[in-house]
Amino acid sequence: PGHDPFQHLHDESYAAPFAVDRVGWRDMLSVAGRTLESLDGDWNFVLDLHDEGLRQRWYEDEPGPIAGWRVPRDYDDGDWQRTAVPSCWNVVRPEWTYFEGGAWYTRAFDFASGQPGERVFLRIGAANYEARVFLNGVFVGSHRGGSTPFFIELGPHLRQGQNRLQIHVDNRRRPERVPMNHTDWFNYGGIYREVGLLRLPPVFIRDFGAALVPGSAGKRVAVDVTLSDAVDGVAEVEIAGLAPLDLPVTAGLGRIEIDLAPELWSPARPRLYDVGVRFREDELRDRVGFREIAVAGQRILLNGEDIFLRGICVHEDDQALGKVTSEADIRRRFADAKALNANFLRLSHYPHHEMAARIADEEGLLLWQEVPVYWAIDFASPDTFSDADNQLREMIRRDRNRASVIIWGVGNENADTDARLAFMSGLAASCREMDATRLVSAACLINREHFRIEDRLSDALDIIGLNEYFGWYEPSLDGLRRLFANSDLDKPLIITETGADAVAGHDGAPGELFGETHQSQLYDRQLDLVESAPYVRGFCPWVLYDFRTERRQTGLQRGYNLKGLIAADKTTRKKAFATLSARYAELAQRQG
Ligand code: GCB
Repeated sequence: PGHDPFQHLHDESYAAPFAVDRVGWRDMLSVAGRTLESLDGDWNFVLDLHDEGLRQRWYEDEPGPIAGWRVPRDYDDGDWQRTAVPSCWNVVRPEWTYFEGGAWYTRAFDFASGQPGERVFLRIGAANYEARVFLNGVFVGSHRGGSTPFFIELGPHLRQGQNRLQIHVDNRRRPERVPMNHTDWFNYGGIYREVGLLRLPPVFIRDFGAALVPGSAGKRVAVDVTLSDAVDGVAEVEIAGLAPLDLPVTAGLGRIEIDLAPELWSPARPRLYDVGVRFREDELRDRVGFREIAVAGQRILLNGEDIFLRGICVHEDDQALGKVTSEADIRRRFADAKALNANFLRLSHYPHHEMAARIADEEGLLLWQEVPVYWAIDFASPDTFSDADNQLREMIRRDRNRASVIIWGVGNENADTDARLAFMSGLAASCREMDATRLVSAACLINREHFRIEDRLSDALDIIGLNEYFGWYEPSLDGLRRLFANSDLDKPLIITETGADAVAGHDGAPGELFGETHQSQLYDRQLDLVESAPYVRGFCPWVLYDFRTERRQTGLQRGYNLKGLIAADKTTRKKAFATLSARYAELAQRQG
Protein backbone atom coordinates (compact mmCIF):
# COMPACT_ATOMS: atom_id res chain seq x y z
CA PRO A 1 0.00 0.00 0.00
CA GLY A 2 1.10 3.52 -0.69
CA HIS A 3 3.53 2.56 -3.42
CA ASP A 4 3.32 3.24 -7.14
CA PRO A 5 1.60 0.15 -8.58
CA PHE A 6 3.71 0.40 -11.73
CA GLN A 7 7.01 0.92 -9.96
CA HIS A 8 8.13 -2.56 -10.98
CA LEU A 9 8.25 -1.46 -14.61
CA HIS A 10 10.79 1.30 -14.19
CA ASP A 11 12.62 0.82 -10.91
CA GLU A 12 15.54 -1.56 -10.56
CA SER A 13 15.99 -0.97 -6.84
CA TYR A 14 13.17 -3.39 -6.03
CA ALA A 15 15.41 -5.87 -4.22
CA ALA A 16 17.02 -3.27 -1.95
CA PRO A 17 14.61 -3.73 0.99
CA PHE A 18 15.29 -7.45 1.04
CA ALA A 19 18.96 -7.58 1.93
CA VAL A 20 19.95 -11.22 2.10
CA ASP A 21 22.00 -11.26 5.26
CA ARG A 22 19.35 -10.44 7.84
CA VAL A 23 19.74 -13.81 9.47
CA GLY A 24 23.07 -15.41 10.35
CA TRP A 25 25.01 -17.57 12.75
CA ARG A 26 24.07 -15.50 15.80
CA ASP A 27 20.42 -16.42 15.18
CA MET A 28 21.11 -20.13 15.22
CA LEU A 29 19.47 -22.36 17.80
CA SER A 30 20.26 -25.86 18.80
CA VAL A 31 17.48 -28.25 17.87
CA ALA A 32 18.98 -31.17 19.78
CA GLY A 33 16.15 -33.22 21.20
CA ARG A 34 13.53 -30.69 20.12
CA THR A 35 10.39 -31.44 18.15
CA LEU A 36 9.88 -29.55 14.94
CA GLU A 37 6.39 -29.15 13.52
CA SER A 38 7.07 -30.10 9.96
CA LEU A 39 6.09 -27.86 7.08
CA ASP A 40 7.43 -30.32 4.54
CA GLY A 41 5.19 -31.60 1.81
CA ASP A 42 3.62 -30.09 -1.27
CA TRP A 43 4.00 -26.34 -1.66
CA ASN A 44 2.87 -24.07 -4.49
CA PHE A 45 5.83 -23.38 -6.70
CA VAL A 46 6.73 -21.15 -9.63
CA LEU A 47 9.91 -20.04 -11.35
CA ASP A 48 10.34 -16.28 -11.42
CA LEU A 49 12.90 -15.41 -14.03
CA HIS A 50 12.27 -11.65 -13.86
CA ASP A 51 11.96 -11.29 -10.10
CA GLU A 52 8.38 -10.32 -10.74
CA GLY A 53 7.31 -11.35 -7.26
CA LEU A 54 9.70 -8.95 -5.57
CA ARG A 55 8.92 -6.17 -8.04
CA GLN A 56 5.16 -6.50 -7.80
CA ARG A 57 5.20 -7.41 -4.12
CA TRP A 58 3.35 -10.66 -4.44
CA TYR A 59 3.84 -11.07 -0.73
CA GLU A 60 1.39 -8.25 -0.01
CA ASP A 61 -1.34 -10.46 -1.29
CA GLU A 62 -3.91 -12.12 0.94
CA PRO A 63 -4.30 -15.88 1.16
CA GLY A 64 -6.70 -18.08 -0.71
CA PRO A 65 -10.02 -17.45 -2.44
CA ILE A 66 -11.42 -15.28 0.35
CA ALA A 67 -13.94 -12.47 -0.08
CA GLY A 68 -12.10 -9.21 -0.88
CA TRP A 69 -9.01 -11.01 -2.08
CA ARG A 70 -6.87 -8.59 -4.01
CA VAL A 71 -5.09 -10.46 -6.76
CA PRO A 72 -2.09 -8.59 -8.17
CA ARG A 73 -1.54 -8.92 -11.87
CA ASP A 74 0.36 -12.02 -12.90
CA TYR A 75 0.01 -13.73 -9.58
CA ASP A 76 -2.13 -16.61 -8.50
CA ASP A 77 -0.33 -19.24 -6.51
CA GLY A 78 -3.43 -21.41 -6.51
CA ASP A 79 -2.65 -22.11 -10.17
CA TRP A 80 0.94 -23.02 -9.68
CA GLN A 81 2.61 -26.35 -9.86
CA ARG A 82 2.73 -28.26 -6.59
CA THR A 83 6.29 -29.11 -5.65
CA ALA A 84 7.69 -30.99 -2.72
CA VAL A 85 9.67 -29.34 0.03
CA PRO A 86 12.38 -30.43 0.34
CA SER A 87 13.38 -30.80 -3.31
CA CYS A 88 15.66 -29.35 -5.98
CA TRP A 89 13.73 -27.87 -8.87
CA ASN A 90 16.37 -29.01 -11.35
CA VAL A 91 15.20 -32.60 -11.01
CA VAL A 92 11.49 -31.87 -10.82
CA ARG A 93 11.02 -31.16 -14.54
CA PRO A 94 13.49 -31.79 -17.37
CA GLU A 95 13.02 -28.24 -18.69
CA TRP A 96 14.10 -26.86 -15.33
CA THR A 97 17.35 -28.81 -15.25
CA TYR A 98 19.58 -25.81 -15.86
CA PHE A 99 17.36 -23.13 -14.42
CA GLU A 100 19.20 -20.53 -12.35
CA GLY A 101 17.31 -17.66 -10.85
CA GLY A 102 14.51 -16.87 -8.46
CA ALA A 103 11.58 -19.09 -7.61
CA TRP A 104 8.71 -18.90 -5.13
CA TYR A 105 7.43 -21.47 -2.70
CA THR A 106 4.15 -20.63 -0.99
CA ARG A 107 1.81 -22.43 1.35
CA ALA A 108 -0.78 -21.86 4.01
CA PHE A 109 -0.53 -23.43 7.45
CA ASP A 110 -2.69 -23.42 10.53
CA PHE A 111 -1.37 -22.20 13.79
CA ALA A 112 -2.77 -22.21 17.30
CA SER A 113 -0.63 -20.71 20.02
CA GLY A 114 0.19 -22.90 22.98
CA GLN A 115 1.80 -21.76 26.22
CA PRO A 116 1.58 -18.08 27.15
CA GLY A 117 4.67 -16.18 26.05
CA GLU A 118 5.72 -18.98 23.71
CA ARG A 119 8.17 -18.03 20.97
CA VAL A 120 7.90 -19.51 17.52
CA PHE A 121 10.72 -19.91 15.04
CA LEU A 122 10.81 -21.06 11.47
CA ARG A 123 13.73 -23.34 10.70
CA ILE A 124 14.85 -23.93 7.15
CA GLY A 125 17.40 -26.73 6.89
CA ALA A 126 18.98 -25.27 3.74
CA ALA A 127 17.96 -23.28 0.67
CA ASN A 128 20.35 -22.65 -2.18
CA TYR A 129 21.54 -19.87 -2.28
CA GLU A 130 19.55 -16.92 -1.03
CA ALA A 131 16.20 -17.05 0.68
CA ARG A 132 13.74 -14.29 1.52
CA VAL A 133 10.85 -15.16 3.77
CA PHE A 134 7.47 -13.45 3.93
CA LEU A 135 4.78 -14.27 6.47
CA ASN A 136 1.28 -12.86 6.11
CA GLY A 137 2.53 -10.10 3.85
CA VAL A 138 5.53 -9.10 5.97
CA PHE A 139 9.20 -9.61 5.11
CA VAL A 140 10.42 -11.49 8.18
CA GLY A 141 13.97 -12.46 7.31
CA SER A 142 16.51 -13.55 4.77
CA HIS A 143 19.57 -15.71 4.56
CA ARG A 144 22.42 -16.32 2.19
CA GLY A 145 24.60 -19.37 1.98
CA GLY A 146 23.26 -22.51 0.37
CA SER A 147 24.14 -25.27 2.82
CA THR A 148 23.45 -24.26 6.40
CA PRO A 149 20.23 -24.00 8.40
CA PHE A 150 18.70 -20.72 9.47
CA PHE A 151 16.09 -19.57 11.95
CA ILE A 152 13.60 -16.73 11.79
CA GLU A 153 11.48 -15.73 14.77
CA LEU A 154 7.93 -15.40 13.49
CA GLY A 155 6.53 -14.07 16.77
CA PRO A 156 4.28 -11.06 16.30
CA HIS A 157 3.53 -11.77 12.66
CA LEU A 158 1.88 -15.10 13.33
CA ARG A 159 -1.91 -15.28 13.33
CA GLN A 160 -4.27 -17.65 15.04
CA GLY A 161 -5.71 -19.89 12.36
CA GLN A 162 -4.50 -19.65 8.81
CA ASN A 163 -1.11 -18.19 7.96
CA ARG A 164 0.50 -17.63 4.63
CA LEU A 165 4.16 -18.33 4.08
CA GLN A 166 6.04 -17.29 0.92
CA ILE A 167 9.67 -18.00 0.35
CA HIS A 168 11.72 -16.60 -2.49
CA VAL A 169 14.79 -18.69 -3.27
CA ASP A 170 17.48 -17.61 -5.71
CA ASN A 171 20.28 -19.89 -6.89
CA ARG A 172 21.96 -17.51 -9.35
CA ARG A 173 25.70 -17.98 -9.36
CA ARG A 174 27.54 -14.72 -8.78
CA PRO A 175 31.21 -13.79 -8.78
CA GLU A 176 31.04 -12.41 -5.22
CA ARG A 177 29.36 -15.44 -3.69
CA VAL A 178 30.67 -18.50 -1.86
CA PRO A 179 31.02 -20.50 -4.05
CA MET A 180 31.37 -18.19 -7.05
CA ASN A 181 30.28 -18.85 -10.65
CA HIS A 182 32.68 -21.64 -11.35
CA THR A 183 32.55 -24.96 -9.52
CA ASP A 184 32.84 -28.60 -10.43
CA TRP A 185 29.48 -29.60 -9.00
CA PHE A 186 25.92 -28.99 -10.01
CA ASN A 187 24.18 -25.80 -8.98
CA TYR A 188 20.96 -27.25 -7.64
CA GLY A 189 18.32 -24.73 -6.58
CA GLY A 190 15.52 -24.81 -4.06
CA ILE A 191 14.58 -25.52 -0.49
CA TYR A 192 16.28 -28.86 -0.36
CA ARG A 193 16.36 -29.61 3.36
CA GLU A 194 13.53 -29.87 5.86
CA VAL A 195 11.40 -26.94 7.03
CA GLY A 196 9.61 -26.74 10.34
CA LEU A 197 8.34 -24.64 13.21
CA LEU A 198 9.87 -24.65 16.64
CA ARG A 199 7.94 -23.54 19.72
CA LEU A 200 10.03 -22.41 22.64
CA PRO A 201 9.35 -20.93 26.06
CA PRO A 202 9.94 -17.20 26.69
CA VAL A 203 13.46 -17.87 27.93
CA PHE A 204 15.02 -20.88 26.27
CA ILE A 205 18.35 -22.59 25.83
CA ARG A 206 19.84 -21.31 22.63
CA ASP A 207 22.74 -23.69 22.55
CA PHE A 208 25.04 -25.82 24.64
CA GLY A 209 28.38 -27.48 24.16
CA ALA A 210 29.94 -30.49 25.87
CA ALA A 211 33.47 -31.54 24.98
CA LEU A 212 36.77 -32.71 26.35
CA VAL A 213 39.14 -29.94 27.33
CA PRO A 214 42.11 -30.23 24.95
CA GLY A 215 45.32 -31.24 26.72
CA SER A 216 43.57 -32.65 29.78
CA ALA A 217 44.56 -36.24 29.04
CA GLY A 218 40.97 -37.19 28.35
CA LYS A 219 39.83 -36.27 31.84
CA ARG A 220 38.30 -32.83 31.87
CA VAL A 221 34.94 -32.03 30.38
CA ALA A 222 33.76 -28.51 29.59
CA VAL A 223 30.08 -27.73 29.40
CA ASP A 224 28.80 -24.38 28.30
CA VAL A 225 25.34 -23.01 27.83
CA THR A 226 23.90 -19.96 26.09
CA LEU A 227 20.38 -18.79 26.86
CA SER A 228 18.12 -16.74 24.67
CA ASP A 229 18.16 -13.83 27.09
CA ALA A 230 20.59 -12.24 29.54
CA VAL A 231 19.10 -13.80 32.66
CA ASP A 232 20.80 -15.37 35.70
CA GLY A 233 20.10 -18.77 37.17
CA VAL A 234 21.32 -22.32 37.25
CA ALA A 235 21.19 -24.81 34.40
CA GLU A 236 20.99 -28.48 35.35
CA VAL A 237 23.20 -30.68 33.27
CA GLU A 238 23.09 -34.43 33.24
CA ILE A 239 25.62 -36.60 31.48
CA ALA A 240 24.08 -40.03 31.85
CA GLY A 241 26.14 -42.33 34.03
CA LEU A 242 28.75 -39.66 34.71
CA ALA A 243 27.34 -36.74 36.55
CA PRO A 244 24.48 -34.48 37.29
CA LEU A 245 25.88 -30.99 37.66
CA ASP A 246 24.72 -27.49 38.32
CA LEU A 247 25.91 -24.91 35.88
CA PRO A 248 25.63 -21.31 37.10
CA VAL A 249 24.44 -18.92 34.42
CA THR A 250 25.11 -15.20 34.49
CA ALA A 251 23.56 -12.84 31.96
CA GLY A 252 22.54 -15.80 29.84
CA LEU A 253 25.95 -17.49 29.72
CA GLY A 254 27.53 -20.28 31.72
CA ARG A 255 30.57 -22.51 31.46
CA ILE A 256 32.21 -25.04 33.76
CA GLU A 257 35.05 -27.49 33.56
CA ILE A 258 35.05 -30.63 35.63
CA ASP A 259 37.10 -33.84 35.86
CA LEU A 260 34.82 -36.64 34.74
CA ALA A 261 37.19 -38.95 32.89
CA PRO A 262 34.52 -40.13 30.43
CA GLU A 263 34.95 -43.24 28.35
CA LEU A 264 36.40 -41.88 25.14
CA TRP A 265 34.78 -41.92 21.71
CA SER A 266 36.79 -43.51 18.91
CA PRO A 267 36.08 -45.26 15.59
CA ALA A 268 36.69 -48.60 17.29
CA ARG A 269 34.32 -47.73 20.13
CA PRO A 270 32.03 -44.83 19.30
CA ARG A 271 30.76 -44.33 22.84
CA LEU A 272 28.06 -41.67 23.11
CA TYR A 273 26.63 -40.23 26.30
CA ASP A 274 23.08 -38.98 26.71
CA VAL A 275 23.36 -35.36 27.73
CA GLY A 276 20.47 -33.27 28.99
CA VAL A 277 20.56 -29.56 29.75
CA ARG A 278 17.63 -27.94 31.54
CA PHE A 279 16.90 -24.34 32.32
CA ARG A 280 13.55 -23.45 33.85
CA GLU A 281 10.98 -25.19 31.65
CA ASP A 282 13.28 -25.72 28.68
CA GLU A 283 15.44 -28.71 27.89
CA LEU A 284 17.92 -29.79 25.21
CA ARG A 285 18.92 -33.43 24.82
CA ASP A 286 21.76 -34.77 22.75
CA ARG A 287 24.08 -37.74 22.42
CA VAL A 288 27.66 -36.64 22.73
CA GLY A 289 30.99 -38.39 22.33
CA PHE A 290 34.15 -37.21 24.08
CA ARG A 291 37.42 -37.41 22.22
CA GLU A 292 40.55 -35.40 21.68
CA ILE A 293 42.09 -34.65 18.31
CA ALA A 294 45.50 -32.99 18.12
CA VAL A 295 48.64 -32.78 16.06
CA ALA A 296 52.19 -33.40 17.29
CA GLY A 297 54.92 -32.74 14.77
CA GLN A 298 54.00 -34.67 11.65
CA ARG A 299 51.46 -36.84 13.39
CA ILE A 300 47.72 -36.68 13.96
CA LEU A 301 46.68 -37.92 17.39
CA LEU A 302 43.24 -39.18 18.29
CA ASN A 303 42.94 -39.59 22.07
CA GLY A 304 46.71 -39.32 22.22
CA GLU A 305 47.31 -42.09 19.69
CA ASP A 306 48.78 -41.79 16.25
CA ILE A 307 46.17 -42.23 13.54
CA PHE A 308 46.37 -42.50 9.77
CA LEU A 309 43.25 -41.22 8.03
CA ARG A 310 42.04 -43.71 5.46
CA GLY A 311 39.62 -41.46 3.70
CA ILE A 312 37.33 -40.89 0.79
CA CYS A 313 35.75 -37.65 -0.46
CA VAL A 314 32.04 -37.54 -1.10
CA HIS A 315 29.56 -35.05 -2.56
CA GLU A 316 25.95 -34.69 -1.55
CA ASP A 317 24.49 -35.54 -4.92
CA ASP A 318 21.84 -37.91 -6.13
CA GLN A 319 20.82 -38.67 -9.69
CA ALA A 320 17.16 -38.67 -8.82
CA LEU A 321 16.96 -36.14 -5.98
CA GLY A 322 19.82 -33.71 -6.51
CA LYS A 323 21.03 -32.44 -3.16
CA VAL A 324 18.13 -33.83 -1.16
CA THR A 325 19.54 -36.24 1.40
CA SER A 326 17.82 -38.93 3.39
CA GLU A 327 18.94 -40.99 6.31
CA ALA A 328 19.04 -44.04 4.03
CA ASP A 329 21.31 -42.19 1.59
CA ILE A 330 23.74 -41.26 4.37
CA ARG A 331 23.73 -44.77 5.78
CA ARG A 332 24.49 -46.20 2.35
CA ARG A 333 27.34 -43.72 1.95
CA PHE A 334 28.82 -44.75 5.28
CA ALA A 335 28.30 -48.44 4.58
CA ASP A 336 30.25 -47.98 1.34
CA ALA A 337 32.99 -46.12 3.24
CA LYS A 338 33.20 -49.00 5.71
CA ALA A 339 33.33 -51.53 2.88
CA LEU A 340 36.35 -49.53 1.70
CA ASN A 341 37.89 -49.97 5.15
CA ALA A 342 37.93 -46.19 5.44
CA ASN A 343 37.83 -44.45 8.80
CA PHE A 344 37.47 -40.91 7.44
CA LEU A 345 35.33 -38.96 4.97
CA ARG A 346 35.81 -35.55 3.52
CA LEU A 347 32.33 -34.11 3.10
CA SER A 348 33.04 -31.90 0.14
CA HIS A 349 32.69 -29.03 -0.76
CA TYR A 350 30.06 -27.47 1.52
CA PRO A 351 28.32 -28.37 4.77
CA HIS A 352 26.38 -31.59 4.27
CA HIS A 353 23.06 -32.43 5.92
CA GLU A 354 23.45 -32.37 9.71
CA MET A 355 22.30 -35.97 9.89
CA ALA A 356 25.62 -36.99 8.35
CA ALA A 357 27.67 -36.04 11.40
CA ARG A 358 25.07 -37.50 13.77
CA ILE A 359 25.21 -40.84 12.02
CA ALA A 360 29.00 -40.70 11.79
CA ASP A 361 29.02 -40.21 15.58
CA GLU A 362 27.06 -43.42 15.96
CA GLU A 363 29.05 -45.37 13.40
CA GLY A 364 32.50 -44.25 14.43
CA LEU A 365 33.57 -42.46 11.28
CA LEU A 366 35.79 -39.38 11.32
CA LEU A 367 34.78 -36.36 9.25
CA TRP A 368 36.23 -33.32 7.54
CA GLN A 369 33.60 -30.65 6.95
CA GLU A 370 34.18 -27.57 4.88
CA VAL A 371 32.74 -24.38 3.45
CA PRO A 372 32.59 -23.74 -0.31
CA VAL A 373 35.54 -21.36 -0.43
CA TYR A 374 36.34 -23.01 -3.71
CA TRP A 375 38.72 -21.83 -6.46
CA ALA A 376 38.61 -18.11 -7.29
CA ILE A 377 36.43 -16.57 -4.60
CA ASP A 378 36.37 -12.76 -4.56
CA PHE A 379 38.99 -12.77 -1.83
CA ALA A 380 39.40 -9.00 -1.82
CA SER A 381 35.77 -8.32 -0.95
CA PRO A 382 34.85 -7.80 2.72
CA ASP A 383 31.25 -8.73 1.92
CA THR A 384 32.35 -12.03 0.42
CA PHE A 385 34.40 -12.65 3.54
CA SER A 386 31.43 -12.02 5.79
CA ASP A 387 29.34 -14.42 3.71
CA ALA A 388 32.00 -17.16 3.92
CA ASP A 389 32.65 -16.50 7.59
CA ASN A 390 28.95 -16.70 8.35
CA GLN A 391 28.62 -20.03 6.54
CA LEU A 392 31.62 -21.33 8.46
CA ARG A 393 30.26 -20.21 11.82
CA GLU A 394 26.83 -21.64 11.08
CA MET A 395 28.45 -24.98 10.28
CA ILE A 396 30.54 -24.89 13.46
CA ARG A 397 27.55 -23.95 15.59
CA ARG A 398 25.40 -26.63 14.07
CA ASP A 399 27.88 -29.47 14.53
CA ARG A 400 29.83 -28.40 17.59
CA ASN A 401 28.81 -31.45 19.64
CA ARG A 402 29.66 -34.00 16.98
CA ALA A 403 32.70 -36.04 18.00
CA SER A 404 33.02 -37.42 14.47
CA VAL A 405 33.90 -34.01 13.06
CA ILE A 406 37.62 -33.58 13.63
CA ILE A 407 38.62 -31.08 10.94
CA TRP A 408 37.17 -27.83 9.61
CA GLY A 409 38.19 -27.11 6.03
CA VAL A 410 38.44 -23.43 5.17
CA GLY A 411 38.95 -23.70 1.42
CA ASN A 412 39.76 -25.74 -1.64
CA GLU A 413 42.39 -25.14 -4.34
CA ASN A 414 42.77 -21.41 -3.98
CA ALA A 415 45.70 -19.64 -5.58
CA ASP A 416 48.22 -18.37 -3.00
CA THR A 417 47.59 -14.61 -3.30
CA ASP A 418 47.81 -11.97 -0.56
CA ALA A 419 44.06 -11.45 -0.59
CA ARG A 420 43.42 -15.18 -0.27
CA LEU A 421 45.94 -15.45 2.55
CA ALA A 422 44.20 -12.72 4.55
CA PHE A 423 40.73 -14.11 3.79
CA MET A 424 41.47 -17.71 4.68
CA SER A 425 43.64 -16.85 7.70
CA GLY A 426 40.59 -14.94 8.88
CA LEU A 427 38.45 -18.05 8.47
CA ALA A 428 40.99 -20.15 10.33
CA ALA A 429 40.93 -17.59 13.15
CA SER A 430 37.14 -17.85 13.29
CA CYS A 431 37.42 -21.63 13.67
CA ARG A 432 39.82 -21.20 16.56
CA GLU A 433 37.75 -18.52 18.21
CA MET A 434 34.62 -20.68 18.11
CA ASP A 435 36.04 -24.14 18.59
CA ALA A 436 39.12 -25.35 20.44
CA THR A 437 38.27 -29.00 19.98
CA ARG A 438 38.98 -29.49 16.27
CA LEU A 439 41.77 -29.03 13.77
CA VAL A 440 41.84 -26.56 10.91
CA SER A 441 42.91 -27.43 7.39
CA ALA A 442 42.46 -26.46 3.74
CA ALA A 443 42.91 -28.35 0.49
CA CYS A 444 45.92 -26.56 -1.00
CA LEU A 445 47.64 -26.57 -4.36
CA ILE A 446 51.18 -27.45 -5.30
CA ASN A 447 53.55 -24.49 -5.34
CA ARG A 448 54.53 -24.67 -9.01
CA GLU A 449 57.32 -22.14 -8.77
CA HIS A 450 59.31 -24.25 -6.31
CA PHE A 451 57.54 -27.49 -7.13
CA ARG A 452 57.06 -28.03 -3.44
CA ILE A 453 54.31 -28.48 -0.92
CA GLU A 454 54.48 -24.94 0.24
CA ASP A 455 51.65 -22.55 0.95
CA ARG A 456 51.73 -19.36 2.94
CA LEU A 457 48.46 -20.35 4.54
CA SER A 458 50.05 -23.34 6.28
CA ASP A 459 51.01 -21.20 9.30
CA ALA A 460 47.30 -20.82 9.96
CA LEU A 461 46.58 -24.55 9.55
CA ASP A 462 47.08 -27.60 11.78
CA ILE A 463 47.10 -29.99 8.86
CA ILE A 464 47.99 -29.25 5.28
CA GLY A 465 45.63 -30.68 2.72
CA LEU A 466 46.96 -31.30 -0.77
CA ASN A 467 45.03 -31.93 -3.96
CA GLU A 468 47.17 -33.54 -6.63
CA TYR A 469 46.20 -35.31 -9.82
CA PHE A 470 49.39 -37.05 -10.87
CA GLY A 471 48.30 -39.89 -13.08
CA TRP A 472 45.36 -37.95 -14.43
CA TYR A 473 45.59 -34.23 -15.25
CA GLU A 474 49.35 -34.64 -15.03
CA PRO A 475 49.92 -37.96 -16.74
CA SER A 476 53.14 -39.01 -15.03
CA LEU A 477 53.52 -39.97 -11.40
CA ASP A 478 57.14 -38.83 -11.47
CA GLY A 479 55.88 -35.41 -10.48
CA LEU A 480 54.57 -36.78 -7.21
CA ARG A 481 57.89 -38.45 -6.51
CA ARG A 482 59.68 -35.17 -7.17
CA LEU A 483 57.17 -33.24 -5.10
CA PHE A 484 57.69 -35.46 -2.07
CA ALA A 485 61.47 -35.37 -2.53
CA ASN A 486 61.39 -31.54 -2.64
CA SER A 487 59.12 -31.10 0.35
CA ASP A 488 59.78 -31.18 4.02
CA LEU A 489 56.93 -30.43 6.35
CA ASP A 490 56.73 -29.73 10.03
CA LYS A 491 53.06 -30.65 10.05
CA PRO A 492 50.96 -33.58 8.99
CA LEU A 493 49.65 -33.66 5.45
CA ILE A 494 46.53 -35.28 4.07
CA ILE A 495 46.18 -35.96 0.38
CA THR A 496 42.75 -34.36 0.18
CA GLU A 497 42.19 -35.34 -3.45
CA THR A 498 43.62 -37.48 -6.18
CA GLY A 499 41.92 -39.74 -8.69
CA ALA A 500 40.99 -40.48 -12.27
CA ASP A 501 37.79 -40.62 -14.32
CA ALA A 502 36.59 -44.09 -15.24
CA VAL A 503 33.48 -45.05 -17.14
CA ALA A 504 31.81 -47.80 -15.11
CA GLY A 505 31.87 -51.03 -17.06
CA HIS A 506 34.66 -49.96 -19.40
CA ASP A 507 37.80 -51.86 -18.39
CA GLY A 508 40.21 -50.28 -20.86
CA ALA A 509 43.87 -51.18 -21.32
CA PRO A 510 46.46 -50.26 -18.67
CA GLY A 511 47.12 -46.54 -18.99
CA GLU A 512 43.98 -45.93 -21.02
CA LEU A 513 42.24 -42.84 -19.72
CA PHE A 514 38.61 -43.27 -18.68
CA GLY A 515 39.12 -47.00 -18.23
CA GLU A 516 38.58 -48.77 -14.92
CA THR A 517 41.98 -50.44 -15.17
CA HIS A 518 43.82 -47.15 -15.27
CA GLN A 519 41.85 -45.78 -12.34
CA SER A 520 42.49 -48.90 -10.31
CA GLN A 521 46.23 -48.96 -11.06
CA LEU A 522 46.48 -45.29 -10.25
CA TYR A 523 45.20 -45.96 -6.74
CA ASP A 524 47.92 -48.56 -6.18
CA ARG A 525 50.66 -46.30 -7.52
CA GLN A 526 49.51 -43.30 -5.57
CA LEU A 527 49.42 -45.31 -2.35
CA ASP A 528 52.89 -46.77 -2.94
CA LEU A 529 54.27 -43.24 -3.09
CA VAL A 530 52.11 -41.75 -0.40
CA GLU A 531 53.08 -44.42 2.09
CA SER A 532 56.73 -43.54 1.58
CA ALA A 533 56.35 -39.90 2.72
CA PRO A 534 56.46 -39.77 6.52
CA TYR A 535 54.44 -36.59 6.85
CA VAL A 536 51.49 -37.92 4.84
CA ARG A 537 49.07 -38.92 7.56
CA GLY A 538 45.95 -39.28 5.51
CA PHE A 539 44.82 -40.28 2.04
CA CYS A 540 41.43 -39.05 0.90
CA PRO A 541 40.96 -39.59 -2.83
CA TRP A 542 38.34 -38.15 -5.14
CA VAL A 543 35.59 -39.46 -4.93
CA LEU A 544 33.11 -42.07 -3.63
CA TYR A 545 30.34 -41.65 -6.26
CA ASP A 546 30.23 -40.19 -9.76
CA PHE A 547 28.34 -36.91 -9.52
CA ARG A 548 26.56 -34.40 -11.70
CA THR A 549 28.47 -31.36 -12.94
CA GLU A 550 27.37 -29.08 -15.75
CA ARG A 551 30.88 -28.33 -16.93
CA ARG A 552 31.87 -31.80 -18.11
CA GLN A 553 30.04 -32.43 -21.34
CA THR A 554 32.26 -34.84 -23.28
CA GLY A 555 30.55 -37.85 -24.80
CA LEU A 556 31.86 -40.06 -22.03
CA GLN A 557 31.02 -37.75 -19.17
CA ARG A 558 27.67 -36.28 -20.33
CA GLY A 559 27.41 -33.91 -17.41
CA TYR A 560 29.04 -36.17 -14.83
CA ASN A 561 32.36 -36.26 -13.07
CA LEU A 562 33.42 -39.90 -13.36
CA LYS A 563 36.11 -40.08 -10.68
CA GLY A 564 33.81 -42.10 -8.46
CA LEU A 565 34.82 -45.48 -7.10
CA ILE A 566 31.14 -46.22 -7.57
CA ALA A 567 28.94 -45.07 -10.47
CA ALA A 568 26.27 -42.40 -10.07
CA ASP A 569 23.69 -45.15 -9.42
CA LYS A 570 25.52 -45.56 -6.07
CA THR A 571 25.55 -49.30 -6.65
CA THR A 572 27.95 -50.23 -9.46
CA ARG A 573 31.43 -50.52 -8.00
CA LYS A 574 34.41 -49.94 -10.24
CA LYS A 575 37.63 -51.96 -10.00
CA ALA A 576 39.33 -49.23 -8.02
CA PHE A 577 36.89 -49.81 -5.19
CA ALA A 578 38.28 -53.26 -4.48
CA THR A 579 41.83 -51.99 -4.94
CA LEU A 580 41.45 -49.23 -2.39
CA SER A 581 39.53 -51.47 -0.03
CA ALA A 582 42.38 -53.99 -0.04
CA ARG A 583 45.01 -51.31 0.46
CA TYR A 584 43.08 -49.79 3.34
CA ALA A 585 42.65 -53.19 4.94
CA GLU A 586 46.44 -53.64 4.87
CA LEU A 587 47.03 -50.17 6.21
CA ALA A 588 44.53 -50.69 8.99
CA GLN A 589 46.25 -53.89 9.98
CA ARG A 590 49.68 -52.34 9.99
CA GLN A 591 48.60 -49.28 11.92
CA GLY A 592 46.35 -51.13 14.32
C1 GCB B 1 39.50 -30.81 -7.93
C2 GCB B 1 38.36 -30.21 -7.22
C3 GCB B 1 37.14 -31.08 -7.29
C4 GCB B 1 36.98 -31.59 -8.71
C5 GCB B 1 38.16 -32.45 -9.03
C6 GCB B 1 38.17 -32.98 -10.46
O1 GCB B 1 40.61 -30.52 -7.73
O2 GCB B 1 38.66 -29.86 -5.90
O3 GCB B 1 36.03 -30.36 -6.85
O4 GCB B 1 35.79 -32.24 -8.91
O5 GCB B 1 39.32 -31.72 -8.89
O6 GCB B 1 37.58 -34.00 -10.73
O7 GCB B 1 38.81 -32.33 -11.30
